[in-house]
Amino acid sequence: MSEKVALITGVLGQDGKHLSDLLISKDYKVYGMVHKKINPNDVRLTRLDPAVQLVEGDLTDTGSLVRVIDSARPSEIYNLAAQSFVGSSFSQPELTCEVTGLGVLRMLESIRMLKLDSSVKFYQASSSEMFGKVLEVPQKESTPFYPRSPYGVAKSFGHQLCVNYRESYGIFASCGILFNHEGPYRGYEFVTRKISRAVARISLGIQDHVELGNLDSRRDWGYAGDYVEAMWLMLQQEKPDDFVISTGEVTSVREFLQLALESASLEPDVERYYIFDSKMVRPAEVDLLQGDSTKAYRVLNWKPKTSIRELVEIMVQNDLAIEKRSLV
Ligand code: NAP
Ligand code: G4F
Repeated sequence: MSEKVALITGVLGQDGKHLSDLLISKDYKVYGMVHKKINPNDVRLTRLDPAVQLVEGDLTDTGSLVRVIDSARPSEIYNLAAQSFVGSSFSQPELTCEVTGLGVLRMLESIRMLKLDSSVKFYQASSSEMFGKVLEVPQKESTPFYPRSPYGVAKSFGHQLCVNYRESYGIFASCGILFNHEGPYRGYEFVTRKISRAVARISLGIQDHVELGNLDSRRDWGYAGDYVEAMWLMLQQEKPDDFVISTGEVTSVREFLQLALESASLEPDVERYYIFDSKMVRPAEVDLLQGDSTKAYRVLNWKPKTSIRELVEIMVQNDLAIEKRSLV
């Protein structure tokens, strides 16, 4: 049997770490695309399995993508790279659309230029942020999009382009419409990691509060380790398709903070530990995201394994360990 070869763009991100570990455990040869010179001591690099072969390319540079794909000759491409922080998409909308939106076009065009249309399976990291000001609760594959940020608009563009290239050129392009997923490798700018780190530091006496914006927004938070399995399953199907990946459970930012305080054995008194930071309030907010993953269960036999309590526990205990190490 021929060797299974995967290319992951955005390999240094949260999902890149989980997915590369998963694929290596399944005996894939894994190429990981990075887009700038990385400090060799960068933890995002040192945490990667050494079997991941790094290749240099940027979603804003088509020539680099063609060279990366041509040299790796993957059977599966996972396009995880993006400017993925919704907050920054308001301050850097053009960059976000270039990378997160047009970057998808450049990937698909590179596949066509190399005449790999029928031999490569392509996964696109679509997002529940496309549902934005939701038109239906819960959201499923057929729910219309109403993006509320330049990031959501860029993701919607990338998503619809995949559908179009599938229908126009027969490219195997599947989109995972993933709802928020978190874990120990989550970036510190996202609210869950900001909370788990702050709570760990509060419990160790390093700081006494956390500054946050809107506590009322509600998200369907799952564990990233569970979600990358769904990405892989999508590319093992005979036909390309789109799937909502979610838990169906909804938790507010306030409740997440309460759970984190409990996990660190602190009093779950939000008002005592939280200070409002107006800079964190977005020009347009996504109030509620709640997914319906019935199709993923039916077709992929996928369902989440980790509860919100377990997720919070994983994140807080991980940050407690990191913060304790920083004290010695
Ligand atoms: P992440 O941690 O932000 O990782 C994104 C990666 O993309 C980073 O390594 C980043 O590198 C890289 N990147 C940024 N600009 C690039 C460019 N111009 N060319 C090549 N690489 C570039 O995101 P994640 O949480 O792992 O998410 C993976 C994907 O799923 C993203 O597309 C995200 O939008 C999408 N998604 C995430 C969630 C979620 O809840 N995590 C939900 C739905 C969809 P630098 O950091 O070095 O710039
Ligand atoms: O953690 P967040 O920044 O995640 P957001 O905006 O939901 O986006 C994440 O999930 C998307 C999937 O739906 C992904 F596509 C995207 O790439 C990213 O991974 O914010 C969550 C909520 C928001 O309502 C925000 O307004 O938390 C609220 N929030 C309140 N205070 C805060 C803060 N968010 C951040 N980042 N920082 C705060 O201090």
